[in-house]
Amino acid sequence: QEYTIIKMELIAPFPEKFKVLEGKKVFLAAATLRPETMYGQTNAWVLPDGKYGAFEINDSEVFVLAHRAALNLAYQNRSRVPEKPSCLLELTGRDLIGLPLKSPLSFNEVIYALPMLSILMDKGTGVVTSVPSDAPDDYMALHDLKAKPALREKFGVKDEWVLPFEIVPIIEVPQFGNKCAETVCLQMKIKSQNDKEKLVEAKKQTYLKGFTEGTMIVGEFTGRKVQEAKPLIRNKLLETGQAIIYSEPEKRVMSRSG
Ligand code: ZZB
Repeated sequence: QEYTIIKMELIAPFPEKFKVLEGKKVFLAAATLRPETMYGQTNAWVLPDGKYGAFEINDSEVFVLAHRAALNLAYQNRSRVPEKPSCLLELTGRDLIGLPLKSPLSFNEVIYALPMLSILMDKGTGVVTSVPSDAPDDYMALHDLKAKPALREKFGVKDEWVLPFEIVPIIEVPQFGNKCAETVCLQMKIKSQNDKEKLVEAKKQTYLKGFTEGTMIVGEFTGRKVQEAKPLIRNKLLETGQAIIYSEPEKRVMSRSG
């Protein structure tokens, strides 16, 4: 699987726990398959109990991500020490909640890291960027946080990290409109981010429709099909140093014949 890692920059001044990183450029490293949706980011997602680390990618840049992803990156020439992850600071998802971030292409100039309970630590980087207009999981998780003060309280999430963030329409999809994820979640009567089976189905539908029939309605490639815009936007992000390529080694298949 080839992901694009989006470099979501931690805005200074850093909180106490992150002071050892001062002077470096620090990024939450979010793995995405949909770089063309970055205009619509409203927050980042982390797993509260997930183990993360702050790793030196080169002499000046630090990525916050899962240890396994740091190891993979080290073998892809993305570590200060060749083939060896260099961890400056051990972190948990809880340490990341509430960090203010500046993310490439996002219309929201400052967004925050928030808790999502379905984040997988053995997929991508364990950090996900949230696009509730086009990703059903993101739509439901943000909806839950907005609707449930008790959930915000449980994870120490301040109102101002969540409540001001509206869905940003970025892609028009025939029959689904410009808030594709919301449309599908409402149609399927999905109740919360814990409605796992329905969300898998919703994701499938949205991916397919968005990719094959979607048209960009914002940004440099307004009016272009998503299929055309995707590689163009991805290349821009890569060329301008706002993103890097991340290849995820295939999961080992547990069969002798395979
Ligand atoms: C932004 C985005 C915008 C995404 C969208 C999707 C959609 P797949 O097909 O299952 O591999 N993701 C990445 N890493 C994780 C993780 N560790 N745990 C949970 N979710 C993760 O899906 C890849 C997508 O899953 C990635 O692309 C990321 O969310 C999320 F409009 O990034 B995406 C219809 C989906 N739309």
